[in-house]
Amino acid sequence: KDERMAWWREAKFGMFIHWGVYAQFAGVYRGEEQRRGGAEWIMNRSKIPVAEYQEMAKSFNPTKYDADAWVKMAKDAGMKYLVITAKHHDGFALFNSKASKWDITDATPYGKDLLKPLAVACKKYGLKLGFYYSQAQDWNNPGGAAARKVMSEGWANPDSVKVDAYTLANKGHWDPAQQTKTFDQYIDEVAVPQVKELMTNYGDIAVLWWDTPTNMTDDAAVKLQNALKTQPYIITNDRLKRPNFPGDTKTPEQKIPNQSELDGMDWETCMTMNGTWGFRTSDHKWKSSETLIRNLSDIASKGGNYLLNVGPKPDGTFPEESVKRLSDIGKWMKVNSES
Ligand code: FUL
Repeated sequence: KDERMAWWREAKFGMFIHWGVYAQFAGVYRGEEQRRGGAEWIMNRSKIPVAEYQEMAKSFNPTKYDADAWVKMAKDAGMKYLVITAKHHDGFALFNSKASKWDITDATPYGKDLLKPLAVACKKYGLKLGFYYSQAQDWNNPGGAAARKVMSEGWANPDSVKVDAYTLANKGHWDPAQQTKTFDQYIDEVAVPQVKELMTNYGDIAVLWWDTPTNMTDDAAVKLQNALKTQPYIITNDRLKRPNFPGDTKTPEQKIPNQSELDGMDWETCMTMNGTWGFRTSDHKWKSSETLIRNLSDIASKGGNYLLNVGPKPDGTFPEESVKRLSDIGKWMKVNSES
């Protein structure tokens, strides 16, 4: 494990990227602002029917997407790796998948794999490439799970979200179209094949970032873990299934642990620059560059990694506020690095 973890322990700083069809909504559904939760949760929070959500993909056309420019910005900011949402909870695959038509090549006019050019650029600039994959929650591919509540609001507070009777009776689902298959079928026909695609079509993959183990079984977790076999050096986090699948790294979210809390463990704080993971027009709560730099030093001094998020716009560019902050951090890194 030590050998496998060596680069990651040195890395300190990485870029998280949350991108998908939700960027199109940008936090607004039928003229109404989404209430609470990151903008990437809009389908769930606003209970958008499958057909309607998928309709939005028909205008997802990120013609300004420039993977080279993205990776260069990460590199210039001093980041050593990058983790992108290959598939978030909405189930939309940013890659060409044979296991589902709910992907960039079949469902959008853009029609080209978004991860291929990113893999090329990462190789060019010497950054490690990681994939976030929502293994359990999938609100579009039939059989996928749907959490009833927003994780960040705490599962402990069931009253924090009101759900309609249908949703309540159907384990968090709000559209019968999503329930024509079982969870096991979803795992076997979509999740496992897609993870295998990700592990074979993009060269060396450094990280698999699982998320929200809603309804996960040990059985499914074993299958997913086995799907990583072709990447023997891959590092995984602790979100595949709790508690039996601890993975390699702890994942404090939006917070920096105390020195003693995670001592002796490998941990990575993931954090947004404003208040949302996915792009949201109305979110202007940007942390200052100074705050982000302080966070980075704080985390690095405690032995952790900082995975700092960018939520690209639907046209494929980074929000200007993110560009500015990355550039500020880069300047600070240059002045303060030894090499
Ligand atoms: C959470 C997810 O539900 C959020 O949407 C985001 O991806 C964050 C990093 O993990 O639990």
